[in-house]
Amino acid sequence: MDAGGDMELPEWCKLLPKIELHAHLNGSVRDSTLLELAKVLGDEGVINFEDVVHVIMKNGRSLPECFKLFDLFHILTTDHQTVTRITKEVIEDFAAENVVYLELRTTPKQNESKGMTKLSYMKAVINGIQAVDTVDVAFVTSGANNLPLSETTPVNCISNCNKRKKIYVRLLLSIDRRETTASAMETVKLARELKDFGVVGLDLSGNPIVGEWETFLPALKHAKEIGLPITLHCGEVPNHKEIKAMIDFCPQRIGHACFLKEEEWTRVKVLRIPVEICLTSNIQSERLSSLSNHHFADIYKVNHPVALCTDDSGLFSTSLSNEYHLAASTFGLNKRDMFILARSAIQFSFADLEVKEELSKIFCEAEGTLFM
Ligand code: 6MZ
Repeated sequence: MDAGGDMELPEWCKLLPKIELHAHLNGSVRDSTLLELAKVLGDEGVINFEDVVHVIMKNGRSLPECFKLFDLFHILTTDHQTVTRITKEVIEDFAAENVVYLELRTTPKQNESKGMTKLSYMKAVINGIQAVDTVDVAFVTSGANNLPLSETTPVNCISNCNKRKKIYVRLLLSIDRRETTASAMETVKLARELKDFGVVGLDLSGNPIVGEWETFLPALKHAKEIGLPITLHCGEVPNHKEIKAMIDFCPQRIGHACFLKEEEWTRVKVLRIPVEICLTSNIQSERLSSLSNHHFADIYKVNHPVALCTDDSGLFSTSLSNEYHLAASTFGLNKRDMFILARSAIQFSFADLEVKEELSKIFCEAEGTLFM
């Protein structure tokens, strides 16, 4: 018998506990928040509100357009107070979709005019995690006494109690492909410094036609040496020299992998590198012409480690529940397949063993309800 009783599939996908491993903070901001922020900056004469509204509400964006939009988002969001606000809202939105573990990635930013350093940016993010009050947030900060974060609350486990839902939140620090070697190295050092504040790894992202792999390699090698897990945006464009170098580097995960050749897939499969798949993002940003050609089908079929993710839920107007529904309707997954797929992502997360065990328990408990 098909599981889940007579519940409609979209509703069931929402109820399914989910693990989000590839979500960019500034790409996950609510449209309503962006519009509100744009209105303020419009009134101050910093931007032209009408032009910005048009851009925010537009559907379907090519990859180059996405990166122009990120520059605009960063104008709207990059002061400490707003970074705190968007972090809080993004976590609440993921929790509302029944995401039980969120590995949120963001690029630490420096902005002299706002008195912002990479560290103060991250403090604002951490304050946002602590500010969540509509759900219960589990966020590790053990042994944080000697860290330069005096304005945040260094406790063992921040848990805003009395809430219906619980979400584990961990952070990845992103290196933007526009950065220099020194700046990338600074981000790696910051990630190490913030290990006790929920930072569990690093990401390399940004416009894939900008920057050279060699620029980031020293910082990424250093991250590897100090035991920080790494995920790379790999193969968002057909740059095969770079794709090869990235696979040779053997990261803990890769994201997108849209333009891998047969022999590159063979290596990824032999090395069992988990792949973060972002279906809506890949279609909307015109990486692939149709979902029916998506590489998810092939890697799923051969049981390669894979996780469905949103990438930029705000930018692409999607949710993780929607990504599961899309996978089910496109590739013929049934509810049991989706449950197994969602649960398997626990192993590819950068969380510690204790958290992974807690997440397994959550899936175990949910199974009864989902398959009545
Ligand atoms: C590559 C992406 C991306 O870090 O400011 N980012 N990088 N490919 C993508 N596919 C569409 N989507 C987002 O979040 C926004 C930043 O994440 C990266 C870009 O560097 C973008 O500026 P944060 O929170």
